[in-house]
Amino acid sequence: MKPTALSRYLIEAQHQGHINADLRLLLEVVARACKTISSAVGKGALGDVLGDAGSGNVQGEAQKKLDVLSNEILLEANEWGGHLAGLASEEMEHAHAIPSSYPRGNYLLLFDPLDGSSNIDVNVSVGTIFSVLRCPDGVTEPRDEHFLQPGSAQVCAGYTVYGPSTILVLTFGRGTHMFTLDREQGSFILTRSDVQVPEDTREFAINMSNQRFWQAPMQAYIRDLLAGKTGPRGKDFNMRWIASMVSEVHRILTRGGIFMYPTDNKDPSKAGRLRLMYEANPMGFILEQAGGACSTGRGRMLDVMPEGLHQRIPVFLGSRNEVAEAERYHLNHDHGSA
Ligand code: AFP
Repeated sequence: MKPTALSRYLIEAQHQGHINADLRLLLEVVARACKTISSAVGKGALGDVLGDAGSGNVQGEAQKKLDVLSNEILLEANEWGGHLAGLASEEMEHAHAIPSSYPRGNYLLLFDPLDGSSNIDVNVSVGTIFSVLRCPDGVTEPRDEHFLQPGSAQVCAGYTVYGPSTILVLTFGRGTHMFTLDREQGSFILTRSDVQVPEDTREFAINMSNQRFWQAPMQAYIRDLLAGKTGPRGKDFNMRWIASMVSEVHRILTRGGIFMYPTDNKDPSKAGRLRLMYEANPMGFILEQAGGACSTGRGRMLDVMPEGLHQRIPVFLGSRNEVAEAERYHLNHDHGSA
C-alpha cells in the first residue's frame, strides 16, 4: 500500500469530520516548524546551535541556543496563518496574543519548544511538545487566564522526538498515531497507527539522584520496585533515565513502562519539575489515547484545573496498571494504611 503522508492523513480526517480546516492547517504548520527544528538539531555543531544562549527563561532556567531558536521557529510559523488566537510557551513568561495585523483563529497553542535541552550538547534525543485548546468564546486577545483549561479540554496534542529518526506523534482524540520524517521527501509518513501501550511493565524511569528528597509513599513504591522478584511486587524491574520526557514517553509508547517525576522536598516552592500545561497534559492525552494513563499520583492528570500557565505538577505516566499501582501507594499513605 502507498505510504500515507501526514497531509493526506489530515485531509482525510477533515473529510471524515474528525477535525476542521483550521485545526488541519494548525497541525500542518506545527509539523512544518518541527521539520525546521529537526534540521537545526541535525546540524549540531555545523549549524552553530550547540551550547548556552547566555539567557534565562521565566522559570530561572539557563536557555540553550536551541531552546531560543526552536521557540522562534514555532512562533514565527504560527503567527500569521489565521488559525490561532494566541500562543504560550515554556520560554515566554506570558501568553502571546496574535497581533491584530494578522487574521485570528479560534485555537490556542501551547508548547515546550525543546524538551530535554541538557541532552543537546551530548547528541542525545530531544523533542518538542505541544497542546491545542479552544479559545473561549468572545475572547479576541487571549491572556494567561484563557489558557487555564483542564487537560480534558485539549482538542489535540502531540510531540516530535528528534532522535536517530524524527517522529511526530499525534492525537486529536481518535487514537495515537506516529509519523516518521522521510528526510529525502521532506514529509512525515504514517508509520504506526493506533499505538497501544502494554498494560503491565517491568521498566521504570526516574531520576534516582533525588531519592533522599522524596516523600514517604514514593520512597515505599521505589523500594518495592527495587526489591524485585523476592519483594512484594514479585518481579524484577529494569530502569532507564534519558532526561528528556519526550524520549521517555516515546519509549513507553513503543514498549511500555512507567515514567515518574514526583514532588520532592528539594525546593518546597516547586510542586515537581514538569509543567502541567505544555508537558504533562499533552503527554497525558497522548497516553490515554494509547490505552495508557497519566496521573499526579493522586488522580487523573487531565482532570487537574490549572492555576498558572507555568504551573508544575508531579507526573506518573505510562502502562496503565503500573500507574494505578503507584497511585495506590500514595492513596494508601494519605488514608493512613501505609
Ligand atoms: P528542559 O525542559 O529544561 O529541557 O528539561 C527537561 C525535563 O523537564 C524533562 O524532559 C526531563 O524528564 C527532566 O527535565 C530531566 O530532569 P533531571 O534529569 O535534571 O532531573
